[in-house]
Amino acid sequence: MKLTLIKPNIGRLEHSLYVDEGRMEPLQLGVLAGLTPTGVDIVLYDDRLEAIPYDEPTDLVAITVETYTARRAYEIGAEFRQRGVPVIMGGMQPTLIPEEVQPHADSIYIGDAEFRWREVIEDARRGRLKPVYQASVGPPQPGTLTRRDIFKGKGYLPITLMQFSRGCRFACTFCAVSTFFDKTQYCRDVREVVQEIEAAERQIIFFVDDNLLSNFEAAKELCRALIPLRVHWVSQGSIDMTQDRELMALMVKSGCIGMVVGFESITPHSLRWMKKSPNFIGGFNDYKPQLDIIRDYGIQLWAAFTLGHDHDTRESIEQTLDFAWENKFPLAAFNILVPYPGTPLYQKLAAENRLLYDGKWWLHPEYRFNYAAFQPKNMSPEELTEACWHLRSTYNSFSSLVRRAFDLKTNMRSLYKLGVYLRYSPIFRKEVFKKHGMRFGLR
Ligand code: B12
Ligand code: SF4
Repeated sequence: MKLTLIKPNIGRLEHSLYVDEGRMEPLQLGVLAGLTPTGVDIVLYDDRLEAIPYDEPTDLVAITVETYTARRAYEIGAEFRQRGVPVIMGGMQPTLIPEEVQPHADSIYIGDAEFRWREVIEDARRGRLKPVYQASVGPPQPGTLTRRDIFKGKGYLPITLMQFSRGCRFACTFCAVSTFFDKTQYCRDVREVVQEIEAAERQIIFFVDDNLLSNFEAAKELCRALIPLRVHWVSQGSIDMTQDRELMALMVKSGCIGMVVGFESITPHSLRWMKKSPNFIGGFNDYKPQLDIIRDYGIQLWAAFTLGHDHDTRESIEQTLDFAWENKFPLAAFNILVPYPGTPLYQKLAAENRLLYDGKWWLHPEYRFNYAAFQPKNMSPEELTEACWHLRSTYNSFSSLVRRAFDLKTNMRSLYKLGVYLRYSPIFRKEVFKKHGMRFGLR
């Protein structure tokens, strides 16, 4: 039996094919490959960097689908199905909104692959795929290592993606992860993480956990196990990490060089509105005490913001740029607030009749990447789109990149950290400029 795994692109620029600069290994497909019984031939096609050979013979096509890639995934699925090849779709979108995905595939998979993927392969072998596989969610990959041989030769960034945990205990109203994992974090056996690191070739790891620090004690256990491995790692975590100095010290000692942190907003009213509770733990004081602590430990930050909440104004959005500059964040993502299907934010905006593009912005032919998909409270959708673009383009201008390099506590703390800054901030900059206004799908 032959299995074809597909990672879809988001879409294209108005007049040219979009090629993802910051492309990383599609971990979910490495996990699917790892879960697949031996004896099945596996091939991976990554639509972000290569053409998909639709006519190449195969027995089953498995496509991973997020909200952003749904339109393109449906196009790819249709090509294979026209040729009589069965298609199964799984991931964030089929789990959050199965009724939309179902007509585009022979079978949909809801939840984590770990639970029923072997059954899917068995059914496909017998030509008896079920229309729906309803699985639950849980700890990543018990007893299974990611198969990384399928990534070879694709030109991915030299970073090893890995997971220690999935989900997060917080309940931010805009967060698809909070909905997907129902406000719960599931941790993997630390010994298996160590085993996977030992088997990997590179020693720079991106733990793609939604909030690696959702449970401090679990995170400490991981850090302790990482220390002897002498790796460098980055991950994502909430800012309440600063409440526990032992945790911070262990993170640094175990090789942490940077963290993606969701600041989301500098406006307390907006933070309350979106239920971003980790940002209030220990009191809210313009993030100054927390940032001082993070700088003392020399951790480089990828600061993430979501802009367009009901208490945000044009002025408060502009002040967010000043805040980022004052703190010289090596990377800052000024994301427009996005109503992802299934989230409390989506339901609220739908109930208030504030969703644009007929509600399903991700499928609408007129929608473009990083455009407002809802009616904001204090400005027009166009003004919100423009304000976010202004922040993104200004912060990622060449002069800003140079200005931000000079930070003795983070970017210039060591040659290694400067190297990371110089290597990755231009890639991020390119992505920002290339992706803005991109169409979804290729047709
Ligand atoms: C790492 C990551 C990235 C990396 C990309 C890595 C890469 N390979 O290219 C970076 C930082 C570049 C990135 C970028 C973006 N990301 Co991102 N990212 C993630 C993150 C944190 C982890 C993904 C991952 O590897 N998980 C590990 C794997 C093993 O788990 P998994 O994907 O959930 O897969 C499991 C199941 O879902 C299922 N499954 C998945 N696919 C399939 C397929 C089949 C057939 C089956 C049976 C099962 C199955 O089985 C798997 C194993 O259990 C997720 C959060 C998350 N929890 O998904 C966000 C997430 C996917 N990203 C998100 C977003 C919005 C983006 C951006 C659009 C952000 C932006 N504004 O630019 C961009 C562009 C994304 C794109 N498609 O191009 C959102 C998507 C929301 C949604 N509803 O779709 C998420 C969910 C974050 C969030 N909190 O909302 N991202
Ligand atoms: S802290 Fe982060 S991962 Fe957790 S629910 Fe909030 S936005 Fe989602």
